[in-house]
Amino acid sequence: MEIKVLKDILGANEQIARKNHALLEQHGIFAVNIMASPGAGKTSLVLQTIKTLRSKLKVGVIEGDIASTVDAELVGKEGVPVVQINTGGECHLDANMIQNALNNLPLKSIELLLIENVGNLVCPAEFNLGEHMKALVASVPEGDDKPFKYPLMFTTVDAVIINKTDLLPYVKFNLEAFTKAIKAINAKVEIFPVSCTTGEGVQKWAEWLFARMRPAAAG
Ligand SMILES: Nc1nc2c(ncn2[C@@H]2O[C@H](COP(=O)(O)OP(=O)(O)OP(=O)(O)O)[C@@H](O)[C@H]2O)c(=O)[nH]1
Ligand SMILES: [Mg+2]
Repeated sequence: MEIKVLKDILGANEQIARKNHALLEQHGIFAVNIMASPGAGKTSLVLQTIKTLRSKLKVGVIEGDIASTVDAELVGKEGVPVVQINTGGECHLDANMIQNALNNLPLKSIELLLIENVGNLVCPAEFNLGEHMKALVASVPEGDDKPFKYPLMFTTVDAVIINKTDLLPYVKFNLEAFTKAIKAINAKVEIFPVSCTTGEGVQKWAEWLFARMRPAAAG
């Protein structure tokens, strides 16, 4: 019985996700679902991506957290449209929450929509939001064993951003082995080592994202 309920929930989510996708397409918006464990650097990557791409694109943001408006306030300081979703305990964003957020954003003024999911390496991977791309921020201090422990997350995403590379000299983390482990379960994934603190590697990620959005313009 419980399995049937879960199936219904995911089915309903998928239907709303399709509607979200259609709405985004109608407005020419490319949406990226950014997932990670708490503190990996999702907001830092959102901020760096805004700074890097804002001269080329109109960016909007949806912030997902269990509680607070801390991240939305930070993003708001960049002068881009932002909506905060408080899930009130849910460990992930779902398509219904995104539908509500889209109703509260100036869609005509957005070309790239960055969606920061709730900090969690499990649940967010199971819920489509209607996005065009899924990205995972995996940070060096979390350890290089995560692809083995959270395989669904690593196989679901189009890109893995390895953040906090400035900490590599201080933390036991084998970048080569980590990359190999990810590629073994997701051959098509793109991997970007970055430091959101120093800015190293961010340009490469942003250029790739822009090329995914605008293949013709990126040349
Ligand atoms: N050393 C270092 N610290 C970083 C880097 N990126 C982010 N941080 C720090 O890591 C902490 C968490 O960063 P956030 O961007 O808030 O992480 P988050 O994933 O959005 O966190 P939640 O929204 O709470 O799940 C902050 O203290 C950041 O300053 C980095 O590249 N290097
Ligand atoms: Mg955050």
